Amino acid sequence: MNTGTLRPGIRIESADLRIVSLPLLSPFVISTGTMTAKTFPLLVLKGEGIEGVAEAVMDPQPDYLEETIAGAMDFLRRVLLPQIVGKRFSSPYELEPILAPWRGHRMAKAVVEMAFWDLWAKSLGIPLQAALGGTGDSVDVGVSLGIAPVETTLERVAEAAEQGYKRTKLKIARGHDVKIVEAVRARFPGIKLTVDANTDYGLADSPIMRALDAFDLDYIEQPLAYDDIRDHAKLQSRVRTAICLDESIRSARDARIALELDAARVINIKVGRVGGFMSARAIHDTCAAFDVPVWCGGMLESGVGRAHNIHLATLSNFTKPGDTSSASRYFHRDIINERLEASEGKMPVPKNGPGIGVTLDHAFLSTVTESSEEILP
Ligand code: OSB
Ligand code: MG
Repeated sequence: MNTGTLRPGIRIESADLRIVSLPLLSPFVISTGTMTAKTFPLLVLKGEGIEGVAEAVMDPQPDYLEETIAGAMDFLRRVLLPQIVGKRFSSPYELEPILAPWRGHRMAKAVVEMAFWDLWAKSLGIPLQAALGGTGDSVDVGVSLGIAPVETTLERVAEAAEQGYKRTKLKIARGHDVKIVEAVRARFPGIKLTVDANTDYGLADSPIMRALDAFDLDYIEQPLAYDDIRDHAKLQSRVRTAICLDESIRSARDARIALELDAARVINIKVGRVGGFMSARAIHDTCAAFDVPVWCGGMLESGVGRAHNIHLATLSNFTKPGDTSSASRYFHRDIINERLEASEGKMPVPKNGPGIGVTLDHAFLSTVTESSEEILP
């Protein structure tokens, strides 16, 4: 018989909500625009003397998906955080009735849910990975290379290959596709190679997609519209290469529909995009039921988001290399004390303490904090 003390749950005493901005070492160019800095909401939930932390993945402008930082900050400070601060929760599952009724805003919901998962795992004294049901001490990772001239791209691919990254993803866009892939494949015949169009194409571009079949790509990521699944099914029937969906998959229902329609044969899971770990796990499990592999995407996160992603990627159906490469590829200095660096394509699971296993570098954080507010009961 379990005679342990009853856990009364964790009372969330306050929330610290900031905007943080880190300059990127080099601009990151994708089909929808160029990023020169990583600006993001950072949330710290405090309770029982413990802190749970997470970062949100929406951009300042609605260029990847619909959410914006300004919209999310309003929803967080006015609606979501007042609904949880001052209340007691025994597990992240108890957040669902609060989060589920609100339409959309998955990235805003995710940051609250993720911070609470960290807080909960810390209260139990276990790594986030264990709370989620993952195993292993490292995850396989590759690099995501922004759009650049052929010579620059070839240099970046060579560097990633030398460092032992397990996969190279090239961003493509109309007018910057077959030629760049052809050049990379010619120089690096053996590497695992993929492309990501970030929605730049239409069904009428099927011949371009079919031309990519010649280069033994592991998959073509999100060629068509961010809100489409059906046309991806048409496209998948016209190409041999697997389609991978990113932007189009927001929920386990989206995943089920996409897999039933054969609109994708691989799915990119970003916990921040899909509303949190409960949703990410439901997508992961749905894909496993369809025997479809998943991998963990990224949004150029700081060490906080990177740590969450790594713990998630230890679940069993994350069988393809993820995008969580070394933080030093993106930033001169990170907001955490630990260095998240991959070696030979393996990113160690951070375990400097329970939960996400990384700690905030408060002194540096304060120098890159643009605004800060406290939400109290
Ligand atoms: O589509 O995966 C994407 C970055 C910003 C917006 C969208 C995407 C990306 C990446 C970068 O590919 C992945 C990373 O290195 O974090
Ligand atoms: Mg993508």
